Amino acid sequence: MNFIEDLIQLIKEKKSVVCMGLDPRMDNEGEIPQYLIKELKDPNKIITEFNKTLIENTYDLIPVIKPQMAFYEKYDALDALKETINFAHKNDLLVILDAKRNDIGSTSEAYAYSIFNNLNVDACTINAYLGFDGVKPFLEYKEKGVFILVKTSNPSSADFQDLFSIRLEEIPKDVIEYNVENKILKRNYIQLAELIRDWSKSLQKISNFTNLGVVVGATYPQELKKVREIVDHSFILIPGYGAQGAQAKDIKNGFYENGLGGIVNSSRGIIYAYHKNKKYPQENFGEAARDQIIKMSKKINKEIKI
Ligand code: OMP
Repeated sequence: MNFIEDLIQLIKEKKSVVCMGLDPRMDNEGEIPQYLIKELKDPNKIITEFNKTLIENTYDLIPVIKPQMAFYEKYDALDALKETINFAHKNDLLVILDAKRNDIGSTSEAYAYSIFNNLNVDACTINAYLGFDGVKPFLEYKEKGVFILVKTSNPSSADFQDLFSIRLEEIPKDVIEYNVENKILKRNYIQLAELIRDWSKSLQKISNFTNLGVVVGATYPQELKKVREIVDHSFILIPGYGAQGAQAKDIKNGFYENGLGGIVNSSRGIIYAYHKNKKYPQENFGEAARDQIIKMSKKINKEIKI
């Protein structure tokens, strides 16, 4: 396998750029249906059954799923995560593990090993705050995909990502403040996008894309446009559709004319759709998810030409 090659093929085959986020929650009404929780009791069993039903109902419509690791850790349900990954692969789906890992190089090596060898996913999300030596161990797995957070969808992503900074090699390290005159400053998310473009230069391209992607929230369409212009060989994972308020028109800037260049994630909006749609009793949550994906793909495919 090669992640980006397989992703592009599945996008074309299924005519969809929708990524179903598998974020199991079971603390409130409107999350994993109560009848599953009461019947199965064990979180590993509940989550496995929930995810398998969702996959069975939707695998022909989408290229990829994205389980967010935090929820599997929260419910001590790593077996459910492994079963979900296996089941997704059997059903013609790629898996991006939303792990948001990163550390010093030698620790990142352990993270990359566990994600790609033990959990056997096709791609993962990572943070890049520690710089390239924390990113490199993930890129050593040349056939796997890696998505670096660039401009996240949350309201306070501006706190650091939108600050202006400047790369000045000649300033001594002990200087922590600098009076800038006649210099060009750029926002941190732009600086990072430019670094990622540089890191991508040595990577193999398939259909003009490398396996190094980025994450930009659909909640920031203008920033998405700017990042698209910089990371010209990267796919953009675009979360924030649905539950966080973004709509189809907001994701358009992440795509090229040929309809490639992005995938749009929705988690709660798809997997708990049964709760918003009175037509579906809780037992039919899988059908409700299918219905929601069909609607989402239709709206998105009006904006992009896939
Ligand atoms: P919903 O808001 O339920 O659609 O879920 C969004 C999913 O995308 C969650 O798993 C988030 O952790 C993830 N996400 C964001 O919401 N914003 C980001 O900027 C990045 C991610 C991510 O890396 O996937």
